[in-house]
Amino acid sequence: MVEMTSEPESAEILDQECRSCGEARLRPVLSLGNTPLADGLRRAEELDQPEARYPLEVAFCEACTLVQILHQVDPEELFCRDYPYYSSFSDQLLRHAATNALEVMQERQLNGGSLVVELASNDGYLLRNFVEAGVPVLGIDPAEGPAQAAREIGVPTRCEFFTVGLARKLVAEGQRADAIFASNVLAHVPDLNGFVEGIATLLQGSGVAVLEVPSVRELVRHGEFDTIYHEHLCYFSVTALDKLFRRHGLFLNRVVPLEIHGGSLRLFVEKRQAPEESVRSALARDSAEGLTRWEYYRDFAGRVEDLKAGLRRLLQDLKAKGARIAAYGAAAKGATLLNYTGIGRECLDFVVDRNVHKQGRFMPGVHLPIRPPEALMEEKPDFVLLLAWNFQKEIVAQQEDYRNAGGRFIVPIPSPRILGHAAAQTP
Ligand code: JHZ
Repeated sequence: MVEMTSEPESAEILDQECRSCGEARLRPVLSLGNTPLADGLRRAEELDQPEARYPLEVAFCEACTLVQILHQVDPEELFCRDYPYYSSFSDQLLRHAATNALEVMQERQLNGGSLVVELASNDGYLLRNFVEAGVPVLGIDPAEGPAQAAREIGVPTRCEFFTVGLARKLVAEGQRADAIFASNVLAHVPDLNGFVEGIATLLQGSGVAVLEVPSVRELVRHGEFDTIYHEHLCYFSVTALDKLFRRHGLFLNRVVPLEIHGGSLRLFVEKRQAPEESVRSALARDSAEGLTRWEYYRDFAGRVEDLKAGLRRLLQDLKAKGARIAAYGAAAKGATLLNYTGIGRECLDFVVDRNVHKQGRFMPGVHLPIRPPEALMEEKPDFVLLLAWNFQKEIVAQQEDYRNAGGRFIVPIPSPRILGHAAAQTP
């Protein structure tokens, strides 16, 4: 592994190949040190056992412009056993998925004779909308818990990784998809090219693949460094995506910017080449703003260090005044934020989360206990650090009682700030 300082000064070329184009033209962007797995929530009996940490280093490919991390953790370790992420714990995400499903269903006139496949279908949060409309579906997800939850609500789900091999097997069984959905999974896939080739294999000639990925542009602009963790191997610009799809005979024909997850892109990909204006203008903007060049990312590491220092200062000042502080959201991004900033048990009392699969467990690395959201009204900490800042509106609205009781939220991203009192402001 090549040593990097946290703020890369030089334009050194790293001794590693790009996971998309295969060229050895990677340049360092940022190092977040050695961190534990972001979704590796600990059980009480594991707390005194050693916890694996892996380097979290980000680089930019000069050849195809893909931003990526350098160290890859075995996907079996990341996603199969005990994966605690269930999509259905956010009302906003459920609404978002329903709108996506219904729009595509209408536009593509999907019906009882169609097949809709979702890659990384999680607990069935999206496909359930097609099931309700009588459209045949197939979910594919390697995480046993969420896959079982999907089956329980009537979403047929194969519990395995999606690969080009699986795509060929499905085609041999006579299955071809009229629509393929894949939200927040492309960045998770070690064999990026195999995955996209799998989409090309499984998709009908006239079909559409609808993917969602967090946008690297928004990540950099808003300092969302905490969305960097080992599950996310890639951080996409439209330019990098366009090149990736073309390599497999697929074409990016529409791009829709979304607010979800701190800024994402919805991509409509087909076998015919018919780019809409949204694609042309997104590509032109990538190049005009410089996302296609390493220099764009040059000061990111310094900005992340400033953010860390600012957040630590804010929390230490509050602690020095005797404040009690908790956190909201046992999110994967919360694990990156806490471990990178070194904010742990000396500062925070506990974390709350609605996901019952996370409650009773402990945040990776910092070992803060995870409790149900009701703990906020029971303990009434003075402040709550909002680790799931991407759901600020939804969470702050739910916590009206806590805020009316004088509790205040601290939002860490894009820069640390304390939200006003309930009566004084709307978030
Ligand atoms: P959330 C996830 O990352 C998982 P995470 C994954 N790694 C990915 O790629 C990105 O999304 C895009 C809880 N919550 O979804 C639920 C409440 O308790 O932002 C979650 O544990 N109450 C696949 O884990 C956490 O907060 C609520 O009202 O960083 C949010 O985690 C709401 C709305 C959420 O992402």
